Amino acid sequence: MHDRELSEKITTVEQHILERQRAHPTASGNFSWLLSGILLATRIISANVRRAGFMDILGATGGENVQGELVQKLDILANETIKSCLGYRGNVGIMVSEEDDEPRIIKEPDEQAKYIVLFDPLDGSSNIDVNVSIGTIFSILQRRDDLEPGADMVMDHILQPGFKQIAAGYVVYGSSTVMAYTTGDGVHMFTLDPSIGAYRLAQENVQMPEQGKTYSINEAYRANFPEGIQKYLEWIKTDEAGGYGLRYIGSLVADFHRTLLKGGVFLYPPTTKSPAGKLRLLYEANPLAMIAEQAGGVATDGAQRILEKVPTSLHERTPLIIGSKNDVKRVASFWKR
Ligand code: AHM
Ligand code: MG
Repeated sequence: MHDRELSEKITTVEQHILERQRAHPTASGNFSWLLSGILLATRIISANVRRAGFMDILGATGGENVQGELVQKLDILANETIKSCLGYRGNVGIMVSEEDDEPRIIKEPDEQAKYIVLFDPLDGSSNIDVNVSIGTIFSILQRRDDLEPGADMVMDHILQPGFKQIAAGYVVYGSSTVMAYTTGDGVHMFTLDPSIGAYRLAQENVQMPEQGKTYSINEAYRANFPEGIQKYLEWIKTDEAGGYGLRYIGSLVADFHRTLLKGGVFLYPPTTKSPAGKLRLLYEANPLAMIAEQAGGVATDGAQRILEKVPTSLHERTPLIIGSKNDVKRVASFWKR
């Protein structure tokens, strides 16, 4: 091993959380224990995503079925992995997954079980069988302490607006496995080093550029978008716009990751088929909106800030326009709900 490698400073995510906790003495060790549970799950999911290709190659029957099964297997596996890694953490009271109809209550409310974890275990999973980036998205809330007797003790704890999140993050299983998280104190990014099985600090205080050169939307639905969005899509190709490129992966987490680093805008507007949009408020829009805002970006549903939306149901959908400040502002100049 070279001297340079020996002396290289490695900051793991656990160290990073502890260091930042020292700077904020009110933060609790309980919380880092919870976050480490989520990160353990994502390391297991990452390993399984990497192995999925072997399963595909070994699958004797081939064709659609095996591919479909594989996708489903990984979806379920990711969901179960997160639930089992968090189920024993003691401080998690409720888990809510995009894959499950109902929330899972682990413990009755008490001082210890104060956290609610909401997650999309494998976002963009239709991309697994074509070896395209997928990811996990998570959001963390605390149980409310202001509920009156008679309140729905589960749903009222869960259905809080996004600005109440105490943390949010995502992991992209791409050409490498990258994780970004925020606790409301900037966005920090880590890369999974498979040789030591640890997330290593890649970038602290990530800032989204104020403007980018990329727009990201499924333009095939163009005729079904609101008129204002169609006008924006005409404008973006003009000389006045100045040469935007289009990038659309079809995995929100991967499209968002690019937008965070390079700037630009991601749009999933309402369509005639899905008038409320397709993406889920609790597991997708809220956590990514918190990260975007913490990095200097913006997230809106065309009428209001995503983080101010008060959810009314678990699997509620929302239109989502998210990205660089100037780019989201530009979309708003064409379209308002
Ligand atoms: P899913 O929850 O069924 O996986 O759908 C979510 C995904 C997002 O990752 C992505 O942004 C979007 O669906 C793509 O949808 P479309 O194929 O309509 O463009
Ligand atoms: Mg998803």
